[in-house]
Amino acid sequence: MSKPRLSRSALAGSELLPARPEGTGIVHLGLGNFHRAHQAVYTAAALAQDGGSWGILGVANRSRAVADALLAQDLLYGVVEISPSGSRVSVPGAHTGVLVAAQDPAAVTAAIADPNVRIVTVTVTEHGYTFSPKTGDLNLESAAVQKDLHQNEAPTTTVGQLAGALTIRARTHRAPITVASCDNLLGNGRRTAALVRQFLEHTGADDVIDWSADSVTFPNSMVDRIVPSSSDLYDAQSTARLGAADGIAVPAEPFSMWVMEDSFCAGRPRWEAGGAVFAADVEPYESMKVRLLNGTHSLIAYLGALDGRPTIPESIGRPFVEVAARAVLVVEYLPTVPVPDGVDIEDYIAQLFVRWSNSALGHKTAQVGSDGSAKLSQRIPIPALYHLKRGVAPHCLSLTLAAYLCCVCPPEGFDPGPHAGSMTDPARQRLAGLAASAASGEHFVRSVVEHGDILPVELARFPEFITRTAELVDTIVRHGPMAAAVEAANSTLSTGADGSGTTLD
Ligand code: CS2
Repeated sequence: MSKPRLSRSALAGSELLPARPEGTGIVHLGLGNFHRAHQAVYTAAALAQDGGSWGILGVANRSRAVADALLAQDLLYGVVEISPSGSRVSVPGAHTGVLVAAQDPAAVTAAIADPNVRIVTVTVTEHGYTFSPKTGDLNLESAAVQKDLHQNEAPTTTVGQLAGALTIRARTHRAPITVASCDNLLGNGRRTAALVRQFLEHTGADDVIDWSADSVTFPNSMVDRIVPSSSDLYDAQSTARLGAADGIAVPAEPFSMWVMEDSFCAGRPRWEAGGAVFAADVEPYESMKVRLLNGTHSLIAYLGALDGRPTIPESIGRPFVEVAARAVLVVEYLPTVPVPDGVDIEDYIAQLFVRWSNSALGHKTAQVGSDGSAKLSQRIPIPALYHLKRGVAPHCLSLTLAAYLCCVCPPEGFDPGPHAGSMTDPARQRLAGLAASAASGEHFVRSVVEHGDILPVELARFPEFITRTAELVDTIVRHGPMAAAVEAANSTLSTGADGSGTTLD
């Protein structure tokens, strides 16, 4: 017998029925799986404890699909927490409405400008901030940014939407608001503030900049939870547990972490109820997470995809990938990370390998490998420059770049396989153009660093980094990812971050 569609009445009487949010204090930009298994869960925990007016208006960027499905399910969905020992389903229920930005961009600006809204949270991925990876500044070469700056229409970029809404607030009711970026950008709050400010400078809105100084805060935060894509399997698990048909269940690992600066100028939910941590200085948590987890994740994804592995657990299960992952993490990333107070770094690293190996999750190499052109600038350059300036070659960081290039801009005649083929990346065409005019592999890598708008140009000052990356591309093409990984990991391990040689135990 078919089950009723998930709704509040279908869950009536169940301990899984969440409290109903009473008001919309939060607008969230980016209604993807990560938000629905992270901030929404913390907000639901705060609502369950305190009640109150902190419901979330979720804004999907382009697609109506999730928005429509949420509307059809009373804005409810299951979060399926997956571990090798089984799964657990919960229903956050923190949303009060949905919008689709592509269909009604003016409604998004109006929603953020609403005086009752006190926080806007953002998960639009690294790519969604329209900054130039080369300079870190607002990307004035982006057509979407130019359109938002110069046309008198509702903005469509995230930075434009934030600036537009702040402009309305500053020039009407002047109620304060917090803009909380929850993406994997180093100094995500500080970066968002700078991008919004640059946008406002370009539009000559000095009055808005002056008002923002006292009435808008941009806390930095570190967010962490591995959240794969949805699938029928998770819908079926959620449906079976809820006794009601859930078409938009979100899978997630059991681990979850959210560390924020406590600078919410217009109040906030008690996210501590869901386990969130407030810290005076979040940047050490961010660099620990973005380098050790995300940076190593990229290497695992690219090597695995080139080796024909569909998932991260299958990739890290290959001994050569694990050795390269440990080498890049321990020797090349770790020395560049200030360990946050109270974190047991050995335990944190041990947990990372357990999390990556969670085979029940089915986290795809293609998912983690997508959008490398925006992700790698957060992960590779600072550690690479740290070592290069000390005269040490970071072989496994070169390997990460080499494996990325082989996946998204494969040299002629080289087939990177289906998993690399399904990685999406807005830079594919740009990279293909650079490859077509390159005289050699080394020339190609140099032009990627100098003109690819993926990494800071400063890296081009170190020819050994360029040469090593090109050599590793060549090794991948001629002998496969395993040969390249073994070669790079051996070089890294025998050199060591301080030039003294290192062993992994
Ligand atoms: C991953 C992240 O796709 C990626 O680039 O490294 O999405 C990662 O799973 C999350 O940041 C974990 O918190």
